[in-house]
Amino acid sequence: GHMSINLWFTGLSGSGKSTLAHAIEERLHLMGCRTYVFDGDNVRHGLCGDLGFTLKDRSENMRRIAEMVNLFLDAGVISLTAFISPLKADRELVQQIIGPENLIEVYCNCSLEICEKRDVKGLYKKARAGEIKNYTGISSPYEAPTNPDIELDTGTRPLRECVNDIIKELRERGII
Ligand code: GGZ
Repeated sequence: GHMSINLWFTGLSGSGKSTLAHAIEERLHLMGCRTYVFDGDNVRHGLCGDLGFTLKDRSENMRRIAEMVNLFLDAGVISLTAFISPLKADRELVQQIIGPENLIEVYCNCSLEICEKRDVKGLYKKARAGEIKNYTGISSPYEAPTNPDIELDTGTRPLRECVNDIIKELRERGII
């Protein structure tokens, strides 16, 4: 068996949050852990389909996800949440809702330059052209965490190494 915990990833769009979360999930599955990954792809269409990208909407997005995380903690699942979560105040609210002892904050630190170069969905290009408003890093703020539980250089470090760091932390905490 294993304990339940939430891994809360924060970082710019394109910093590798979802990729990392899914890679960790794969490793955890090999160990027989029950997990669930939440990201924009499965939350922003349904549960948060009414929300956009104003700071107010992002804040409500965070709040709903945090409440969802609590249900998954109850269910004994390791949840991995991959959202930009740009504001310090919102991340603090998330900590309050979930409880600091139930959450590991992981800062995916990747420079805007690299995120923009990747531009997997072409959204940075659109944001630069003014076709998308309030784009994080371009026309909407990202406040980097000053004291995250784990900080990963997802811009230049291989994915496998980043996964290893998280697995190690989960072991040290006695979660797995
Ligand atoms: C930031 C946006 C925006 C704006 C659409 N700003 O790279 P992606 O596409 O797959 O990840 C981004 C995702 C961010 O949603 P989150 O729910 O994680 O944001 S927050 O935590 O701030 O609520 C991006 C896409 O949605 N996207 N418009 N204006 N990202």
